[in-house]
Amino acid sequence: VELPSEMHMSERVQYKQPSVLHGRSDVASVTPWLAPIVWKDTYDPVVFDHIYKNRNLTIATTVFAVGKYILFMHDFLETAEKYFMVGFNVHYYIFTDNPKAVPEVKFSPGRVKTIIEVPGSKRWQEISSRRMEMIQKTIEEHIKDEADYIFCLDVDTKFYDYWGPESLGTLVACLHPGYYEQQRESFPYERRSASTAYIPNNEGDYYYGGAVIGGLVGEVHKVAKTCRENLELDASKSIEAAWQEESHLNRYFLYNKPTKVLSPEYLWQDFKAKTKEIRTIRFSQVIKNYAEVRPN
Ligand code: UD2
Repeated sequence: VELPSEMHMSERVQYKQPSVLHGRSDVASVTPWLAPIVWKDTYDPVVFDHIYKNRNLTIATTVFAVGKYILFMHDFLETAEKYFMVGFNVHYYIFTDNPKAVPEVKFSPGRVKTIIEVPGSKRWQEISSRRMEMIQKTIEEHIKDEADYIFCLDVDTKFYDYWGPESLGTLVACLHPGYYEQQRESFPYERRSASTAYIPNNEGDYYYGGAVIGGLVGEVHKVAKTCRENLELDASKSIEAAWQEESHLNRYFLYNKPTKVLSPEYLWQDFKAKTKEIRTIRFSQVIKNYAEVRPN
């Protein structure tokens, strides 16, 4: 498959003239390394559709539902069918310890699922962290030949608005909705230097959420492999980073800068009131009773 390395589009498409003088001024829409930060009204969906459609791209989407988290799968899939990468080939890879309980949701043409059985666990920290190992392995065994781009998403979520090709890039991270207004010193990075996820107080760009990782399949493979190795190195020294794989991910993105950063429109939390810069919520964590859904 030819990847959209250049922004080639079909001719004679009508869209609004872009302005070099006017744009959103209430938010930053580029990082200091000139990666776009994607907010509504910083891009034109018509332009994106014409660049990315008709390339027969497949977007792999990994989602884990171990233990009681299977309850979230129905709404995740149903809302993804309505809003996520509409018009693209999407291959869902569903990791669960209970394949029979995966709900039947009607998929649009070009969208398929593969169910992968994984062991259960008594510790939620382990379930969340072991995703890296399984993503790495599944990319090596299947996804590298079956998809162009990949998104790894949390399951205790719903889509509320369109999430399309504007989100595609070589290496894609998403701002965590809880920390985008804060100073780096108060980010919940891992602060113990003995951990491979360590980030000192005077470093750090943003705090990225572990619920959304994306990019070209080969790039996300590097993320998963590195985080998995570092999680294992830490474990061999009996260290568990503050926010498990999310801490390792933040460390990875500090030294391997994402080429595209998704705004918190792409990762909100249902309990949070919308702030003025959030013009739409596309994807959000549902409210969950931790005591009920986690194994301990
Ligand atoms: C945060 C992150 C999450 C992850 C976690 C690290 C956000 C918004 N969330 O959320 O991505 O980095 O911290 O600790 O960035 N899971 C199961 N069964 C379980 C527990 C977890 O399947 O019993 C899976 C499931 O896909 C879930 C994901 O692991 O969506 C993350 O776990 P979580 O939602 O409990 O993590 P949370 O809400 O603390």
